[in-house]
Amino acid sequence: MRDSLVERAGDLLRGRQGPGKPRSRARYNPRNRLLLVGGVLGLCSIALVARAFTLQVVNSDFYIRQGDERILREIAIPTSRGMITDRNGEPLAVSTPVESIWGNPKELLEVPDRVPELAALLDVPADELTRKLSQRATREFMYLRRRINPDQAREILSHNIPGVYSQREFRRFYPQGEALAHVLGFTNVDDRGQEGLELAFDEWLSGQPGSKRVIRDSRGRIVENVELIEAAQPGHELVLTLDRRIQYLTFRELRATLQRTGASSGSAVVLDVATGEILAMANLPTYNPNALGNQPTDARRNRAVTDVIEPGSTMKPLTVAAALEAGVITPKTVIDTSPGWMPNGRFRTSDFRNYGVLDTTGVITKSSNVGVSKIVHRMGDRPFYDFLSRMGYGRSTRSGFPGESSGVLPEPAHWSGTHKQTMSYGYALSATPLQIAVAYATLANGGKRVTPTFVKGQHGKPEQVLDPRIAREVLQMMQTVTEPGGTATQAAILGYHVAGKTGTARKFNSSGGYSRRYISFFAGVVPVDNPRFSMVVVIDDPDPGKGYYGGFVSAPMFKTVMDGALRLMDVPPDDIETWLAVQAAEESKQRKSEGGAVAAAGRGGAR
Ligand code: 59J
Repeated sequence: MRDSLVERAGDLLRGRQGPGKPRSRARYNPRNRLLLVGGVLGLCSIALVARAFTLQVVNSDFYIRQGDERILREIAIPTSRGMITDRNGEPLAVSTPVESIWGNPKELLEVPDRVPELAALLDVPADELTRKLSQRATREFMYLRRRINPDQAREILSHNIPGVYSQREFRRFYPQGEALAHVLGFTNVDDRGQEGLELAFDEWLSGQPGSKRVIRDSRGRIVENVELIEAAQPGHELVLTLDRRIQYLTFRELRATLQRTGASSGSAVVLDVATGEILAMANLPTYNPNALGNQPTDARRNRAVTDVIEPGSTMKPLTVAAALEAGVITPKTVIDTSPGWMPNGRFRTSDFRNYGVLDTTGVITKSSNVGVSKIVHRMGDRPFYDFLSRMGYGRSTRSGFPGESSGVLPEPAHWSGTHKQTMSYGYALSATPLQIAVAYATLANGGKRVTPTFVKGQHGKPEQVLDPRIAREVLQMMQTVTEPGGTATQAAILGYHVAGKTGTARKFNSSGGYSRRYISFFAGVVPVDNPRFSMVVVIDDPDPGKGYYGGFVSAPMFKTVMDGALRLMDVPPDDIETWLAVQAAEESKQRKSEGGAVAAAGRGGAR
């Protein structure tokens, strides 16, 4: 079209006729034509010079600015945060696309009659919106609504209100909700990790937004993609060691346990003993990561990793292992715990009742405070301290979880005369539930201490810290705890040997004494013959009126969760005899009742 205009002008100047156009005049004067052409050209020149003057001199700043701002722009290409999955690829945290509506206050204030319409679309009072726009009158950007679903955004944009735009963003969604909130943590409105694994692996998960040059029209709409400057790089996927099913089971049973016992909080951890992989980690109270409000920080803590507690009687198998290593006892050593108490400095170490003479195994079976106290007296301070340190007490497990606590293991130099005795049954030192789970995994793993990990494929090489023979001996002693006569018969699982230890610890209160409030433990491993899992259950402050012993509060939860995990992971039973015996007994019982029913039916028929 431009070309043909130029041609036409050329034709005119050369005195040719445009195609198909009749001559306007029959006759013409060549001099007049020259004057006319010269005049037109002169006027055009003057107009061009004037225009050039206004463009280049008078209004130059305005046009330079407008040219840069309006036409060619470099804009960010948003990208999504990497997905977090469980060990089987099940999604645990996913980023879904959302739209954020933003406005240009300058432009919007030019169309005040559209503001009430916009306010209605945004569901905010019109006067409030007007006030906010006026406050930002000199700016060109403000968010109007962030992270709404794309349909809603389209609806708002369809009203074509000048100065209203949208921008793609991503929003994190957690399919497991409150069951996994503490481990995953959450991201802020800009999709950066704030707590938990979202924080620890923020760099890995975050993508690199790209950039491109575009041409926009005066309304801010992109009319042309000019060039890609840098492609957006989506974040990396993070595959965890957690098993979604075991996690959910753990969380569900923890909630049920708190309900049943009236406890105020609790934690549970399940480890793979060979690798240290964390299969499940649950805490209560919890929060909904998909609807963050101002939950108390109390609900946000991953207690299993950040909170320290006195481990109470869960220490006893470790004290026995230390003494076996020091060579001061054997599994057959006999200890007289009569009369059920002994002095501990100005205080007393007491047993639940007088257990009389016990062998080493019996000390574990009955959980005798006096028994382990007498055992630890045969050992030096240093070997006892070194052993506990090697088992991971007083040092971080290096799980990589943000805010992990190291617990407290006082150095022998700071021990009073009673420290060693008090520590032998789990007081005057403190540990996280995860540390206890690692120590039990070490006993289960032939004395090799694992580094617990949340990320699949990241586990290090376990370190041999205890003679495998001693680890096995202690495990065998711990098996008696779940057998008839032990403190945790409710932890027994049909078809599998379970080794474990109960604990009921009075809570130290701030006024400086041990209160009548309790923490109830069960820590155990299964199956004993070829251990796969280590699990710790910590229930804080059960209602004493409902029962507070570890064997009553925590052991049943261990049983239910481990029973499920063994089946989910296809772990072969190591106690087939008991299984078959129970099956046979049930069948014969059923036969008898069926026989009875047949007999009864027979009698009924005869009547
Ligand atoms: C206990 C303690 C507190 C700290 C005592 C529990 C001491 C102690 C000072 C009295 C309840 C209670 C350093 S008992 O865990 O012995 O699990 O089935 O809290 O002993 O000296 O009313 N556990 N628990 N002790 N302190 N200091 C037993 C035992 C244990 C059981 C039952 C009942 C305590 C068999 C605990 C369980 O093995």
